[in-house]
Amino acid sequence: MVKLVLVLGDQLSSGLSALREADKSRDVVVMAEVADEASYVRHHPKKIAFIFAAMRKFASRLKDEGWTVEYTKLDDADNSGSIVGELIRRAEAHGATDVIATEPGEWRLISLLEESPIPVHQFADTRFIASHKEFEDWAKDRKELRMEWFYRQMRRKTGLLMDGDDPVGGKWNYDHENRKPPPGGIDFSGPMQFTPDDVVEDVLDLVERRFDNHFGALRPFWFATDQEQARRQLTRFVKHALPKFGDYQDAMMTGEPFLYHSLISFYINAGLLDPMEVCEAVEAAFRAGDAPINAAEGYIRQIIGWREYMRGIYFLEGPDYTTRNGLDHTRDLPGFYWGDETKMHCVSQAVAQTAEEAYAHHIQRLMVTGNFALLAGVDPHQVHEWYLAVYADAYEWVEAPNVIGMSQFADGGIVGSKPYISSGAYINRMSNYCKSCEYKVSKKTGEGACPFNLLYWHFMDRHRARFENNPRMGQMYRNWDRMDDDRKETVLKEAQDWLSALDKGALV
Ligand code: FAD
Ligand code: DLZ
Ligand code: SF4
Repeated sequence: MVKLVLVLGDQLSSGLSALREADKSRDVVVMAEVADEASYVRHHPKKIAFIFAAMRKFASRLKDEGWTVEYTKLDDADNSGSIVGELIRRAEAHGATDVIATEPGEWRLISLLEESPIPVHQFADTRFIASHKEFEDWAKDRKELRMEWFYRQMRRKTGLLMDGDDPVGGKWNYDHENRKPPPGGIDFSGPMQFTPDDVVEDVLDLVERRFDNHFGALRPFWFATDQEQARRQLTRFVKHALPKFGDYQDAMMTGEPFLYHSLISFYINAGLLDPMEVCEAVEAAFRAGDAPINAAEGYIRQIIGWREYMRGIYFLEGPDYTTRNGLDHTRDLPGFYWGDETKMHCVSQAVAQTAEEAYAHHIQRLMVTGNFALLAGVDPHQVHEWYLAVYADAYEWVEAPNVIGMSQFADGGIVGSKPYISSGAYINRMSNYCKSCEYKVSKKTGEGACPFNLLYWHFMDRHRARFENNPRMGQMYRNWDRMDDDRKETVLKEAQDWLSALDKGALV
């Protein structure tokens, strides 16, 4: 009996479990551009265009490989608008009674498939290094789920950067070498940019017509949209940027959106690149003497450590994870996250490049936009929806633990043992943003004081009961307590005034 094989927009991998379970000579692959997936948040136009273009090319590739593919374009007259709707429609047309799928990366879609009137058999997504069971076994009975211990297990499992049972170079982690401030200039011109071909142009026209009211610039569109192009970007990164990736991993610079980052999260998350192929390319560069250990180890840790760990947390914690609000934050997300003007140069840089590229690198996401939202007490669900919408690499399994967990501490401390907050001093140390800012990073209070300086103490003060016994925050509370009472009062009052101005929509 013919079966349908569902391939979602972030499952564009030829080794996908659903394809492996299917019979090419009998079964029918279903791929669909649908309004429901394109609008559960207001995705950045570049993200939608990337996914649709990559889906269309992957469908062509499957056809070339001999698969029967039923592909629905967003504008097709009989498009039902949802994944399950498309499965029902195609099942009727082909007389299929059930569907083979690879488990989606989001609880919402997993439940929709479970509740589908046509039975859907969901197979594990084997494109990850750790299975759900492996992560659950690792997490069981641990008091703290520290990424570092999980990462070492993944190093042993994959054999990456191992000399027998020992880590290459004798150390598991070279992170302390990876915190250099921004360099004087960047000698890497960024990711490989691809000129849109006819398939991409058709998609760009569609997205322009249908999503012109979504935040962000559609053009110029330069993303890779198939495996071969994504591999070219990986090769370029390994050759030209990897050697300095570690050194400047945390640096931020005005007008430099990419620095030495790899820009492959879009591709790896959509399935165009395999995490092991990426890590093997990086390890090969290290073994050949073309990249130092701090770069190679730092990079591989992001993929087999953080990426896998975040996925593990998302599936371990369950469907309510995105609604958690451990610090009871309720402020609305300020308009400057959607492009309204702000005097904070760091925030305006991070948001402007997000609008332009659907990309910001990790420290911009964590220590600028994330840090600000946390200090200002923004409702974490609104923060989550923003990140899920604006980044082209954002799918809930990876975005939510980064935002709800790592960035907003809304999970109560599962991902992080302390909140990622900082005053302006950190941003000043790791960037050249403050030089171009209307605020003065050196000013703690008074006219022009950097809001991060004020809000930092406001956060510490309002969450004292929760954090004062946290061993990693005790020193900061001691610093606060050493300030005289008048000064403390001034800081808190100015912070409160600043937040009131923000709430009133003033230019801040
Ligand atoms: P590089 O800096 O070159 O890093 C290499 C790769 O490591 C990335 O491509 C990515 O696959 C992986 N990686 C690095 N850090 C993480 C991490 N914390 N979690 C998972 N993978 C990681 N990453 C996403 O893929 N999707 C998201 O929606 C997402 N949202 C984030 C939200 C916040 C608040 C924060 C702090 C981080 C988020 N990240 C997310 C992680 C990280 O910022 C991006 O993976 C990275 O910026 C992608 O750019 P790159 O490919 O140039 O990465
Ligand atoms: C993100 C996305 C978008 C914008 N559109 C589609 C689509 O039209 N069809 C599709 O199959 N997938 C799309 N996706 C990706 C899904 O939302 C993704 O598979 C789930 O969020 C699970 O990760
Ligand atoms: Fe950001 Fe403050 Fe520096 Fe301005 S002075 S760029 S607000 S950290």
